[in-house]
Amino acid sequence: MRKNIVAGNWKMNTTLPEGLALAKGLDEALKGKTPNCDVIIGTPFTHLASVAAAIDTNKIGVAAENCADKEKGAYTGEVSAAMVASTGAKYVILGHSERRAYYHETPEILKTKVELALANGLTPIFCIGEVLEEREAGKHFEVVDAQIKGSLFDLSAEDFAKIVLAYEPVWAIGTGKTATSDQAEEIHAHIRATLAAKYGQEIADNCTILYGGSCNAGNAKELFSKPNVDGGLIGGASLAVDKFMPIIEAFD
Ligand code: 3PY
Repeated sequence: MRKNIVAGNWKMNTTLPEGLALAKGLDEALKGKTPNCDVIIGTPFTHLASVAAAIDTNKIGVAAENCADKEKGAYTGEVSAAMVASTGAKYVILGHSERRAYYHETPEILKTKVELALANGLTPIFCIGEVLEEREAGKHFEVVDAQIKGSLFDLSAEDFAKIVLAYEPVWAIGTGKTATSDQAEEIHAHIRATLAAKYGQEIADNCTILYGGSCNAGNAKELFSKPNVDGGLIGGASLAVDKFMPIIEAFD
């Protein structure tokens, strides 16, 4: 049976002291509680080791927001999957639309990142999603299929089974617009069918598919009530404990 997950994506927010306070605040808020979902926080690279050391990582998983597409060596400023794994992080967010748009990450680059993440024991949270023009042109199904096929479909079934997907319509990121729960369900069901056609129904049924894009305390319950929406990748609302906790608690 697949897992429900609520994962925060802090993006390029918080200094180290601010990030540590946020992580510790969440750890405190979860004390004595057993949420009906796995909880993950995606933090800047600079925070990973300190955050992982400061919280109960059995309760809150730690994710990097990126990793390099090279194993190691003379790549000034890059952070490898092995380095991420050595901090205590267990996850890495890959293919976020901001990385695709601003840092020109192609399906081929992302394929390499996914492979390096898996080789280093990290679980990729792999983001896919269409821009507004693509949705308006009715191309959203083919866009997400191409993103999945281009970066993930050379994986063995065993490796694919380790992937978490996050569908994030780009028009809903940082815009305050959210896909309706019916729009989310429609495309999540489509994604699951695409996975089933390649890897079989069991692997497709076991794949966690998160919704991302202006998911917040006000809409999480409705989105998560849909059978193919297995949780959320949360941007702005993961930056405050009192905004993030109600999203975690939306799984009751
Ligand atoms: C958002 O909610 O805006 C996100 O981009 C989450 O990754």
